[in-house]
Amino acid sequence: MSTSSTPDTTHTASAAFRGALDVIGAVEPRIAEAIGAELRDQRESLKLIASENYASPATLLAMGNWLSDKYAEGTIGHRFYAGCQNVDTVESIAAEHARELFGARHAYAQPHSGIDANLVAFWSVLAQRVESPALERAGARQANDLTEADWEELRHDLGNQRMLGMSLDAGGHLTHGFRPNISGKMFHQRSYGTDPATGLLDYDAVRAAAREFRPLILIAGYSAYPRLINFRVMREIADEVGATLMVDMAHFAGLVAGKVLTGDFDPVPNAQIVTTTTHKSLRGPRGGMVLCDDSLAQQVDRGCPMVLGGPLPHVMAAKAVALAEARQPAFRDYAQHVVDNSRALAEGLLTRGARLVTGGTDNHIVLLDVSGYGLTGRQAEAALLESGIVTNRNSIPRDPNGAWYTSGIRLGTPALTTRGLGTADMDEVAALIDGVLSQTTPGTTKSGKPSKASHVLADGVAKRTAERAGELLAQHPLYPGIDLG
Ligand code: DSN
Repeated sequence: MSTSSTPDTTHTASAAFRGALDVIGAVEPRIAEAIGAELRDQRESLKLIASENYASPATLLAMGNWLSDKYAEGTIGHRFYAGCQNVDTVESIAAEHARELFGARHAYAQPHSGIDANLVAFWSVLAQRVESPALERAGARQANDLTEADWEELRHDLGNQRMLGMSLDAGGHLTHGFRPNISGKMFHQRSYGTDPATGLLDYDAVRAAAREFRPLILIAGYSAYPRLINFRVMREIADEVGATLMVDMAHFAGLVAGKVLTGDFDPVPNAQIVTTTTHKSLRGPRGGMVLCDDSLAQQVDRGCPMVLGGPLPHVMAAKAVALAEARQPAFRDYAQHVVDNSRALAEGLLTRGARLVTGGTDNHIVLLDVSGYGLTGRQAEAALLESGIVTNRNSIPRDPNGAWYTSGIRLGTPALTTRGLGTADMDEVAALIDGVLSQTTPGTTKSGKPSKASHVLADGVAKRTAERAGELLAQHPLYPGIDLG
């Protein structure tokens, strides 16, 4: 696992983790045991969950310390608590790395997750486009200064804005206006999908929907779309209808950081506001971040306490470490290998007759339509898990099996690439997946009908596959040199 060109500190990291577990175990041994078990499980599983990765020891260690003890609501240099000088340092360094890495005018490192980052972005756009003009009209500095009548009008206006985002079954995220999610309740929402014939984003259809719906926010970004998005075109559409373009790059932030996605495919120069998580392809700690242009910086910096609870300074420290790693030249190689591996995985599946949504991939995601194997996503996920391969079931466009059973399996290569697996290994991974799914059949319900949930795996397949997966993983050890004793 190569994360940077910094000096090798593996031996020291190993001692640090061992020491930490000794200290934790002296208080609550079951927690120390669970932490150790998680490392064992991660080492032993072939992880293809597209949103997961392995953070470096430096990133992990940055989180376990006394920075966690500090309250720091507010923003850098403007806190609601005294004594935040070290948190200011940490947050400034995280923001500086983010700005430099992504070429962003402004970066906000506080969000605790991707959903939090999106909420900050929604609120920032509402504050800029709806609240600020209302305050100005009323001659007020803040909402507290408004008369009751003006306040009622503002609340009405804030609650009646429109958002247009990619539908969940086309690969969009829950927070892009899915009705059961808060985003679908905060905004009048409409979704755009993908072309039924190709599975690809249809920019003309997005433009037509935007012209008709006239959203305040146009969201681009996905968690299960295996192709690229042209953000320049999305910005043109947003500008034409007076919308703010927001890009949620949570999934592909690592590909942006690693300069695999550039020009029209880089969201940062094209969108007014960009949100991300830091733990997926970016390979940092679990958390979120917002990048924006100057026009939204002030609103974004009010994220805490307007939208977020107190920042997590220890996690911001880990974000700073991971972002510093992502600025190393080795990260560009990593990002390119993630996509090379994804293409090799797709190719390996296609040559074995599998059906892929859009027929392939341009990013880190491969969306496998398992109906070709006569299975639901849930059955495929379970059969693969039994065989030592960790994936997640996922809807495919116009999925007949809904969001619970689904007809797809989402595969992603960021984690295995961090472990060092290459394109030849991906062909073997494809063979293992195809082998398991070809030898799995649906189970039956109590009434004798075909089940959407249970599956039957031919004798010996799970054991043989898990053994072969284990051999493959043994060639690419996870956290080599980290020995918990
Ligand atoms: N849970 C993330 C994913 O798996 O894509 C999105 O929130």
